[in-house]
Amino acid sequence: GLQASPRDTSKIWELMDSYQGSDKLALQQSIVHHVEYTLARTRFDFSKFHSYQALSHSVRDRLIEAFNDTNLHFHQMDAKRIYYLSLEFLIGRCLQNALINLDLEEDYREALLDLGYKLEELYDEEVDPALGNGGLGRLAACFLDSLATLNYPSFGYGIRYTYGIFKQLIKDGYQVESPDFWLNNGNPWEIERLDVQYQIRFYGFVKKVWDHGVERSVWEGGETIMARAYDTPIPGYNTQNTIALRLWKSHPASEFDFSSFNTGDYFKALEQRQKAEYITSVLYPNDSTDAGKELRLKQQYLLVSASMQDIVRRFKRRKVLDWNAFPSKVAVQLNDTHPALAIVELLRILIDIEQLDNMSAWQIVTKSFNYTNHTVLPEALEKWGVPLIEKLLPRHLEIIYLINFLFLEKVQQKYPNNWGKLNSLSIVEEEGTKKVRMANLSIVGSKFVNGVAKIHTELLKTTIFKEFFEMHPNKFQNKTNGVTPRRWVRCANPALAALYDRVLGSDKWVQDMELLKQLESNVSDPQFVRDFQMIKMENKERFVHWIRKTCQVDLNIDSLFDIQVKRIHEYKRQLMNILYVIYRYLMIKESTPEERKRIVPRSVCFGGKAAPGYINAKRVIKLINSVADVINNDHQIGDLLKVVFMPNYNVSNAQIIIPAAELSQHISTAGTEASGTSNMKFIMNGCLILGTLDGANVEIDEAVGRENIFIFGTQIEDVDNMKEKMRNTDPHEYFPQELLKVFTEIDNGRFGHNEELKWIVDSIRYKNDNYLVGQDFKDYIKSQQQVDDLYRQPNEWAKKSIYNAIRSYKFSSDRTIQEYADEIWQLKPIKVPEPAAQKNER
Ligand code: 73E
Repeated sequence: GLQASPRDTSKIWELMDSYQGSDKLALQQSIVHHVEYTLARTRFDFSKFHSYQALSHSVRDRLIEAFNDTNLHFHQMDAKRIYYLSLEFLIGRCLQNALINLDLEEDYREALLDLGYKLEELYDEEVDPALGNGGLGRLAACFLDSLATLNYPSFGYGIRYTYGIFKQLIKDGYQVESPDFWLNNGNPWEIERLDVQYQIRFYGFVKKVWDHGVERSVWEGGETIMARAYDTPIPGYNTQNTIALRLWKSHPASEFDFSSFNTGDYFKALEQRQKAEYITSVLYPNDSTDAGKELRLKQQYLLVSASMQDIVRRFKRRKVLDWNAFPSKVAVQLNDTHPALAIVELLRILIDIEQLDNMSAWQIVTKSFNYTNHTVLPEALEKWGVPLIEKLLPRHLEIIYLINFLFLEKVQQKYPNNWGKLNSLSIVEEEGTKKVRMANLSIVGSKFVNGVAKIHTELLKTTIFKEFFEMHPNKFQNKTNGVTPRRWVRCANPALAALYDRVLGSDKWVQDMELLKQLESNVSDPQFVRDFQMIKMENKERFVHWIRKTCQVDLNIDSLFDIQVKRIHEYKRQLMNILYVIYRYLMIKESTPEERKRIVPRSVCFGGKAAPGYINAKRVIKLINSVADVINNDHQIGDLLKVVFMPNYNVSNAQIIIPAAELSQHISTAGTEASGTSNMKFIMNGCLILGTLDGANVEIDEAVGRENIFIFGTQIEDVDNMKEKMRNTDPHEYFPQELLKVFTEIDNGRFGHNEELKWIVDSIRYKNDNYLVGQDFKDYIKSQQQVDDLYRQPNEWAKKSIYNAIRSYKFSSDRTIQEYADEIWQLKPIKVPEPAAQKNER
């Protein structure tokens, strides 16, 4: 028979060394290749969706080349890597982003036109991977884009939920949730790693054994399942560097549980195995609230355990095993406390499996972890009951007590017999059922802790983490959030990007947003201003078209496009916005013909999901839709006012909505929104903000100048006094006349005789107006008038919008990631050689 020659690796490498071509014919051949071989379609049988699939596979091949080069190079360089652990990654569609970052959009567009396809139409065939709720998950996605673009060796670790955030439908004005089975038609952007799987244990017991005179803990029994890796390559812009987003999916363990098979209950045994798959099946749809469910804790532990095993395995592949070198090779960033058990899991691996002593292990851990806090809202601060942790993760509970013991000893040294301090700093809350405070665990286990905007970090230091800050002032840092200009300008607003390219003479600004500073002088060039206005008009047209298709509402293109898109939450005050819309409606109704001529036409657009169990948030959606129904069908109003609720706000809609906005609202009660990130996307697209001095608005105000932003409302230092005043004042005196009038109209059934509309108003009127809608309403009206006044001067409006765009550079996530790398991770970029230079290295 035939005999194989001795394995010739150099021959294999030589064959692998060639790259896919990017000339027109090569691209066309690769698309057609995938139609035939990957999709197994015949020439008579392929739709637009199939073309999208073939195109994606063609792009995927090119991504994988860069991805493999990157992984090999980082390994050869023995690079320090940063690992971003997050329960959410809201990456959005991949195709256009990949084409832009690989600089292949134009080439593919031409290749496709020749075949009779429009690239933009194929973009719309892609489902939106929506593995996140809102800002926290989208931030993680922006960070990955910047990490790749800035050539930082890094990984994102998360969960591959079978169902992402629910799809929001509006039926009869109410939110209805429908499951998002995003994998229905496959996912060309992921690489299933059958060889990367880790065992994850739940429940069981801890056995103590003596080993050469030391007591060791062995966690045994319970249930084990497997976590399997799926990698999504994340390409950097204008670089070969392509990093991994590694998502874990739960599977049954490969061994059969013979004991249950032996009992003869075959179906019972299979059922047990199916339960394993359930763990990663659904994303919890709560934003800024802690669900506190056992399944959620299982998800958190699965992510943490698989990721830490993977990180330790990669570390152990180095030539010599020196555990003290761990912090110089590994930095872990915790995206809020959701993955905080990683601290405990690494300790468990180091102590129980690698057999390090407790103190050495603790030193290593506390030099490797960092924690980002995203909220001060008490309902979002995670606490897990001790009995639950004891049942699910018995060894972890022991380790948490060990950490707490070591930490409280330090507290006792610094503040002898100060029970108040011990109480508030302790990782374990003793009142009632004992609970583990995940924020305290995260702070104690981390080298650095950061907030996500200046005002938020100050609030952390003076309120919820005050005691920690006093004990370890140098642990606390601020890292103001940012967003990626690749997706939010280059992809979402190609016309604005083209204007920048032309005026600046290159596309370098996409990687270096500070270059936009050079455009300051162009604001006095009337042609530049007209170009900007034209682009805004084009984006408004695209939006009008989309609204007509999705909401069956015709917007007046000349009206002021006023947009509030974000999760629905009382603290974000969508209620105040819609109450003002009612006020405005009443004003229009009462106006004389003379006055009507001066009214600025507005289109007020809302978008955002409510957590399925959040009744007040859902009622706000119903109120918005009820008001929209009345106003949009009132012939007296015509084009002067339109209200739309855009269903299912998500990343791909945002890419249409944001570039079309002229005014966007970020109106949370001061001290409640940690940062906000859509505010940054809006200004980057040349939009004015109507907002409070909260979160990143404070820094946006500084960056664009007070003359280019509408600021109103109670400031943070007055919030407590105003709440006190609210509680001590009779509702009829507390609420301004303008608002009482609106309440009356709702009471009278002007927007439908629906009890729920009354209840939502009652929630502030007769309960507590905790978010100060009544207090801020008058000032809000005043700012709205300033908005109208400015909109009557289109040129002034345009100039101020341009200032917002070109002064937004601070809010690029590249700046944010640069700061994390320099001040938290001590991480140096490593640029992967470009293809031509690569060949000899292997
Ligand atoms: O202000 C935003 C911030 O811009 C904040 O509310 C959000 O994080 C954004 C990014 O920093 C946030 N999400 C959550 N907490 N803060 C959260 C909490 C629990 C579950 C899911 C998300």
